[in-house]
Amino acid sequence: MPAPRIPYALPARDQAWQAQRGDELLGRIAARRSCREFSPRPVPRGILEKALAIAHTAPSGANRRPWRFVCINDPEIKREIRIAAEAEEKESYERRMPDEWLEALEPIGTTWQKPFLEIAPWLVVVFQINQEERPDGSLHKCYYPAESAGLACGFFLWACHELGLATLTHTPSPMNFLRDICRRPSTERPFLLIPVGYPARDATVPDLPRKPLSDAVQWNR
Ligand code: IYR
Repeated sequence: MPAPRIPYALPARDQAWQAQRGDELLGRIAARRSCREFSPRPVPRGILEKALAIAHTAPSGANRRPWRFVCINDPEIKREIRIAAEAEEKESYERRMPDEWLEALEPIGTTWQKPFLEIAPWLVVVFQINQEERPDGSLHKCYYPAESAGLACGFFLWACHELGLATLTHTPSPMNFLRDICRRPSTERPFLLIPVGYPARDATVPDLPRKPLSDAVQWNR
């Protein structure tokens, strides 16, 4: 059955307003960086909830919202995650990753050590939901779960940045251990681990240029 329809309109904006707002937004979002040096300063749960509510507005396949954000601030669980992630990462850096990959990461300066997993006040483990259980116990298929989860994560990263919070898109590999630690069922797949907090007082990030926009955009064919 098609859903009832409601009107959709956006506030009228003239071109001068759009250009100015565009510059303002670009100025703010261009300052976002992946952060690996966090302060232990706590972030209230209520603030994280705002960013989660924004993430939850992302578009999704068939409006199924196939994502789950598991938010962890318990020091014992963070420690468990750090230990498991570092064990996998050590194996990856020392044996699994080909030289070409290690060379690509050299400018970023990452290693198998992940102290931020214990220092950042929140670890947000994002799962893509491949199938969801209905109240009657039957399974509901989700559509484009990875694309949808990626969109929700994008909204979340943007929201955190706007709230003055630093994030990292961390993908310990392989990351199935996160399903066990977070006690999620096999119908959910770990998608991304996002530490959230404030940058450490002396935090630095690598001074890396972004590829020019013109390389990423084509106008017509
Ligand atoms: N997962 C590893 C390696 C890593 C991979 C990519 I692609 C990065 O952009 C950064 C790191 C790690 O987190 O160190």
